Amino acid sequence: MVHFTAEEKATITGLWGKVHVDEAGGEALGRLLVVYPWTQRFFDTFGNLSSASAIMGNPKVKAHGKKVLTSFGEAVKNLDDLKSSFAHLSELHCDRLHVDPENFRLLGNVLLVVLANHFGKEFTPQVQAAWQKMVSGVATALAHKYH
Ligand code: HEG
Repeated sequence: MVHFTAEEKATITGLWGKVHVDEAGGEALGRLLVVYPWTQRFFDTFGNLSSASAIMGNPKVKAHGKKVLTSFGEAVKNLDDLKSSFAHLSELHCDRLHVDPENFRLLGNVLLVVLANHFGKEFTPQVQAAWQKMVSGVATALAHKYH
């Protein structure tokens, strides 16, 4: 399992404190659906996903993105034990939602793009490295209960 140094933890927590979870969550999920259109199949009850602007403006995408990113925020508080904190969600995504775990990696990378776009220069290589490790750790934890 990934291990985070005290410095990495401080970097991750510091940036997270400035993230607007409502907006960033919707933007990350929206971009996932635009950039990797096959991920739309999991959201066939979400209404209009017919174009990039429809997706980015879709209230259900925004609401679900917020839910996902809020849950991501729990990981920021549990960096030492990502596996346990995501055990239940891993089972849910596997057994009930049938989400291919590769999609967790895609979403993590899209989130990094959202953060880079928002924070600009502040998103230094060192910040990126810590966050890259974090999204990879979350994806591994979410895939852990797959069978
Ligand atoms: Mg998932 C539901 C978290 C990636 C598809 N996701 C949920 C829920 C949470 C969550 C907290 C609500 C669970 C509940 O109702 O009890 N998701 C979550 C995280 C990540 C993630 C932290 C991070 C990588 N999810 C993800 C991806 C897909 C997906 C990549 C598909 C491409 N999630 C998905 C679907 C639902 C949830 C289809 C059910 C949506 C609904 O019908 O309400």
